[in-house]
Amino acid sequence: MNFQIEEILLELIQGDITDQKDIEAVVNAANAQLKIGGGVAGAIHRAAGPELEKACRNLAPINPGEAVITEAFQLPNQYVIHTLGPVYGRDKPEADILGRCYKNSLKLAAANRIKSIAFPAISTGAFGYPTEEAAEVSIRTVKEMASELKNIKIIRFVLYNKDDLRTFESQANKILTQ
Ligand code: AR6
Repeated sequence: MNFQIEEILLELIQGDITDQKDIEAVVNAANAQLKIGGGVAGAIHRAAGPELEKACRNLAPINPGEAVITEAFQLPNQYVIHTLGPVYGRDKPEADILGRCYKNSLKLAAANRIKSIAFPAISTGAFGYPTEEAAEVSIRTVKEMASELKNIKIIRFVLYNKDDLRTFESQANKILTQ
């Protein structure tokens, strides 16, 4: 499902974040040490190869809400933007921190003249953030940021399963069309 927010095309799809060949920057739901880990971080590091972890060494650790950028090595993209989401129930206020993950990733993309960026549903896996709440924060933040993002033409949310896609679609419908 697609939505237009000012000059930006927002796409919601079901898929794998490591398989976004037409996208310049993919976002990693990272851990503080920017190491391999599980979920998205594991998939991104495996697909990018060991050079990615080397490139991350000098940038770690990062705090919840922060974002850093590296090359993408063997991934079919130019850049990886690594952000650390909040652990639900521990890092508070959660919505504020999750919002900053998206804000800082988008700012970093804009500063690097990136035209297309793909996000996974940050914090909704190992970090336990309920998908519906996370979808609301994610879509609202993109909407709020849209006017500041001069170069970005495509923002894509890549949801791993059908239920998560439906949840993001229903939040986007509420927030962007009403
Ligand atoms: N492509 C797209 N989405 C995916 C993929 C994939 N290949 N794999 C999982 N997801 P998570 P977090 C979904 O756990 O909650 C790691 O171990 C998944 O279904 O990757 O921010 C790190 O090392 C879920 O909806 O990220 C950190 O320690 C969403 O992506 C910690 O987990 C995020 O799940 C970060 O936890």
